[in-house]
Amino acid sequence: MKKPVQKNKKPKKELTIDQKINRRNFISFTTFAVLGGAAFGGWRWLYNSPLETPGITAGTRAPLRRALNKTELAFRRIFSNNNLVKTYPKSMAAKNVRHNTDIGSDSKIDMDAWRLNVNKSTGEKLQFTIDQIKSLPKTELVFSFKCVEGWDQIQYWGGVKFIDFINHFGLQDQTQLGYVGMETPDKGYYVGLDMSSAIHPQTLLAYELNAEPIPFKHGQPLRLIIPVKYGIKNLKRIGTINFSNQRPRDYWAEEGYDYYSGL
Ligand SMILES: Nc1nc2c(c(=O)[nH]1)N[C@H]1C(S)=C(S)[C@@H](COP(=O)(O)O)O[C@H]1N2
Ligand SMILES: [Mo]
Repeated sequence: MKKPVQKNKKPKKELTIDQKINRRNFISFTTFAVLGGAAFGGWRWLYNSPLETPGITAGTRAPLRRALNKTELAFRRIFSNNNLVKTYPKSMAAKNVRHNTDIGSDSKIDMDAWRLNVNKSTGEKLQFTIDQIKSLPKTELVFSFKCVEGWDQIQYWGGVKFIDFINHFGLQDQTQLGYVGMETPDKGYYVGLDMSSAIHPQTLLAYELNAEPIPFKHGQPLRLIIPVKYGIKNLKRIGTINFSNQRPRDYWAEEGYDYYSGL
C-alpha cells in the first residue's frame, strides 16, 4: 500500500513592491508589443494585398472590397420595399431648392428632340416622349433629400413611380434582372442601381419640382428621385435606362464612392 504523498507546498512568496512594479511593467510592455505587432502585421498584409480586379468599382485593396461587398449584402438582405422613407407635409418643403453639380446635364437641351430611351436586356429598344410619361398617374413625394457632402433638405417632387412606368409599358419581366442603369443623354453622368431600390414604391421618374416642371439646373425634363439612396444616385436629365444582370457603370463608384450608396 502506498501512502498518499504529501506534496510539500512551498508557501507562496510575498512579492516586494519593486517586484510587483516590475511584473506589471513586463505585462504591459508584452501586451503592447504583441498587439502593436499584430496591428502592424495586419496593416502590412492589407498594404501588400492585391488591388481589386478593375471593373465597375475600382482602386481599393481586394480584402477591403470583399468587406464592403459583404456589408452591402447584409444591407440588401434587410432592405424591404415595405419600408418607406419618412415623408413630410408640403408646407415643410424648401422653396429655394439646393443645387449641386451638373455633370452631363449642363449643356443646352432641345426639349422637342428629347426622348427617354429604354434598352431591354433582350436588345429591344423603346422610346418615350415626356407627354407619354406625364400621361401616367402622378405621384407626389415630400421627403428629405440627402447629399453625401453633408447637406439635406425637405423637397417636394412629382412624377411617375418607376414601378408604375414599368407596369404600364409591359416591362415587368425586366424586374427579374439584377440592376438598372441610367445615363444622361450625353453619357456624361451615369448611375447603377440594384433592382429592389429601383422598383421601391418611392422611386420616381420625376418631372415636377414644387408642382412646376423641373427647372433646367435640377434635371429638366426628367430626373430620377430615389429617396432610399444618397443624392449622387438621383440622376438629373435621364437619357437612357438599361436593364441588366451586370452592375451598370456608375460615375461616383468609379471615383471610389460606395456603389450601393443606400441610406
Ligand atoms: N446629371 C447629373 N445628375 C446628378 C449630379 C450631376 O452632377 N449630374 N449630381 C448628383 C448629386 S451629387 C446630387 S446631391 C444631386 C443634386 O441635385 P440638385 O442639383 O437638384 O440639388 O444630383 C445628383 N444628380
Ligand atoms: Mo451629392
